[in-house]
Order: sequence, then C-alpha cells, then structure tokens
Amino acid sequence: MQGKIVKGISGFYYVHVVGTGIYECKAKGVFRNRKVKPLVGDNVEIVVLDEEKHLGNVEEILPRKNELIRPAVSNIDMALVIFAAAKPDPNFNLLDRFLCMMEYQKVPVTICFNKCDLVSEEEKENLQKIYAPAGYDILFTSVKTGENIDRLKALLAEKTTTVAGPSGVGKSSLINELQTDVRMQTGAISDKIGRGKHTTRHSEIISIGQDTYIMDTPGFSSMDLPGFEKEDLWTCYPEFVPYEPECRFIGCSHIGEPDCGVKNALAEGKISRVRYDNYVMLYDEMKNIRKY
Ligand SMILES: Nc1nc2c(ncn2[C@@H]2O[C@H](COP(=O)(O)OP(=O)(O)O)[C@@H](O)[C@H]2O)c(=O)[nH]1
Ligand SMILES: [Mg+2]
Ligand SMILES: [Zn+2]
Repeated sequence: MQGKIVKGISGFYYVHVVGTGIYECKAKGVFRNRKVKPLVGDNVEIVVLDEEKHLGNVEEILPRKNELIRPAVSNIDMALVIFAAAKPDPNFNLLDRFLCMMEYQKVPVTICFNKCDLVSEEEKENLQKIYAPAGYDILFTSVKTGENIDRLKALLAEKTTTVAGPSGVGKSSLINELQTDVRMQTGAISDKIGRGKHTTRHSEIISIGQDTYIMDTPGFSSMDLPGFEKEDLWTCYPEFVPYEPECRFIGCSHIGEPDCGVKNALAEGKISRVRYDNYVMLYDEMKNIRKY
C-alpha cells in the first residue's frame, strides 16, 4: 500500500493513505543498513501489520522529487512564507533569511502578507515594491475580510507547500481557513494524530484537498545550511543577479568594491534599499560566524 509520511516522531512515522487514513509505522530493517532516513513528505510503500489498530511498517521510500535540509522535508513544490502587513510589522530581515534559504535550496516562494485589512493601499504598494523586483509572487490576504483567501487556495492546489512565518501573523488562522473544505468532507487527517495537543516542534503535513498538502514548518531564522557561504549570498537575491556582470571585480561582494553593478542598480532605484541593507547585514553575519 502507498502513502505519504505526514509526521515523524522518535522512530515512528505516521503515514497517510488516501481513503484509509493514518497508519503508525516503524521503519524496520531496510533503512538501518542503508543511510536513508525517511522524511516527512516521503511517499512510501507500507505493509500493514494490524489493520484494526492501523499499524504498519515502512518498506520502501519512493524516489524523491527533492529534499530540503531546512526544514527537513521532501517532495516540496513551493514555499509559502506568511508575514503580517501590520501588527506585527513585517520583519524584513527575517523574511530575507527565509527567502535566501529557499533560493539556495531552489524552492519557488510565494510571500503572503496577511492582515491586509489593517493597512492602506499605499502600504501594500510599498511592500510590493520591495519584493516584486526579485520576482516573488506576492499575495495580500485577510482572514478577517476573506480577501484573497480563494487566490491562496488556488495557488496551493495540487501542490505540496512548506508554510513558515513568525508567530502572531495569522498563520494558524489562515491554515484553519484552508482546511475548512477538507474538514467538512472527511475530517482532517490531523485529528487522528492528535494535532494541537502538543506544540508543533516537528514538521507536519496537513492534507487540504485532492493532492494538496501543506507542511507546517516551525522555525526558520537560521542561515545555517551545509555549503552555504557568504560568497553565495548575492545569488540568493534574484534581482541582483542581472547586474553582477557589470561589476568590475570577479568575486565582487557588492559591498565595498568600486564600479559595482549591484550598487549602481541600487543607486538608480532598480534594487530596493531594504533588500540591499539586509543583504549587507546577512553578509556580515555570515562573515562573522566562526567556522569550525
Ligand atoms: N485584523 C486581522 N487579524 C488577524 C488576521 N488573521 C489573524 N488575525 C488575528 O491575529 C492574531 C494571531 O493569529 P494566529 O492565527 O494565532 O497567528 P499565528 O501565531 O501566526 O498562528 C489572532 O488574534 C487573530 O485573530 C487578519 O487577517 N486580520
Ligand atoms: Mg499559530
Ligand atoms: Zn558588485
């Protein structure tokens, strides 16, 4: 039988089988000998050991489309990062960290600014101006008024999306909205694994429709990825990339060097000051991290 790992806790894998529900599985034998560890998001072959108690064993991991390190999940189509347009005001530095992590791992990102009922059109435009040059899809939602919730649903449809964002921005409220259809049809898969009883410290998948999953992934402020060096950082700012050939120096950091294409673009207003300043801050931070 085939299913998807929706949660993993201390050696147990919770496998969702469409139409049948969740099986609590162990991964015996096969994996011990190899160096493969099942990940949340994995499509797996299971053998049912006890149908009544819904117990099984993971026999095989089906080929992965991709594999993220942070968060540790597989088969991701998109990342959705949720911030509030206000209350709390968006922390651009935190947002850029997340964007860089996803760029480096080659995951397409949609930025959702929630609570847009609290801001003016002008404030929305200002947010748009910061991130649009980088090419990100930007969505302004409000759980309160329902604005763009349907667009968000359409964007997520038939994808597996990793969802992140700081607390207080309306993440739970949004996920709740997204789940309503599923809850009415079948009961959320998460009911069976006691979601809500513990704080989410593990990544966890929620099925929100046909072939549609979202992964609630806690924590994303770390820039610590194996192999990710400060020299790579500018490549994670998509709007910098076209200007780099105009830099005089090979390996230009776009900070102190003269005749820098990126800094010229900044001076001409083609790159947002907010983005550039965060770039410099993150660069300095990566420079100062002690490498062991
Ligand atoms: N004005 C407004 N408040 C919202 C919106 N979405 C959520 N909230 C409120 O923001 C607070 C935090 O929401 P919650 O979903 O718990 O945020 P989380 O910490 O990100 O999961 C709650 O009081 C929500 O009612 C919104 O679109 N507009
Ligand atoms: Mg929450
Ligand atoms: Zn440069």
